[in-house]
Amino acid sequence: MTRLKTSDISNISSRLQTYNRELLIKTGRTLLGIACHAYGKDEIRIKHRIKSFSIHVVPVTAGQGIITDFSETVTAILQFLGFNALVSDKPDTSGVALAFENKADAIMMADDHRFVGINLKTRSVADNSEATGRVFAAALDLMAKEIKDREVLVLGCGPVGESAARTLLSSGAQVALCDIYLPAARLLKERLCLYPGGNKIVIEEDVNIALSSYRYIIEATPSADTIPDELISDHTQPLLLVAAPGVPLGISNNGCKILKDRLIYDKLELGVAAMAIFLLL
Ligand code: PYL
Repeated sequence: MTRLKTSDISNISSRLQTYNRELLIKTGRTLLGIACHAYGKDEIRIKHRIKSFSIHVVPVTAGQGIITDFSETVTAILQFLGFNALVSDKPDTSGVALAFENKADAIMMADDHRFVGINLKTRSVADNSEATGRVFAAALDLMAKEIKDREVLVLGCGPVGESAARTLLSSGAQVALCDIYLPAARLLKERLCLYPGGNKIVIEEDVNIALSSYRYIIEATPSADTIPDELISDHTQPLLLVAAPGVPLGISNNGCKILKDRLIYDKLELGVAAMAIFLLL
């Protein structure tokens, strides 16, 4: 998992309204709407429950320590969605204890290995990798106006790619897996073969051949140059749609300009929104 830097996230809070409008244009739904779609929940009903749901975001000093602005940014995203969210006054153990003492409904916290939300009443655990893969697959479903029966290429077979692939299968898509480390793709196919449609999963061994063969792509790799510009240009892939949960983004600035409204990516927003909806389930 790529560790975020403050420079990756410092402008998220101030751009939430703008980002929300961009998502609406690209998918027909807002940040909250896409997260609700990811879990098949009715947005109106969810909205009624959000305002009274309190979440403490607890900074964690373990390992490489606190990322400046991380807890504040997670809290800003939750508040934008309407949650009663705050950054705990205390980190680590003290912050968790304070959440229980203040009767918070949930906490969110991240060390160097996992970013989780925990519902303090139901004990359910929202995992950022699982939620992120799921919500980006849901965003692609909305952008494509239903991904069912479409062939989707999942680049990157780590935890995020796995969750995206599983979500795509449950949406009725035909999934192709591709990873720079071929055994990772093969292992994921084995893990998914019992899911509906899992027996039809295809392994793509050459990423460049694969990129010129699929219109729908999930880019879930930790590499910055996964999808080269020449494979994005409008004359080769006029209708390419990409949902990119991978950090850093695997598409160049020029590639982003070419794709424009056919590309969804962010470093925290959709994953945090999906985690929060999961905690309400
Ligand atoms: C959750 C992000 C998404 C991509 N990489 C993950 C990451 O950067 N994890 C590390 C998060 C550390 C947070 C630090 C703090 O400020 O509480 N412990």
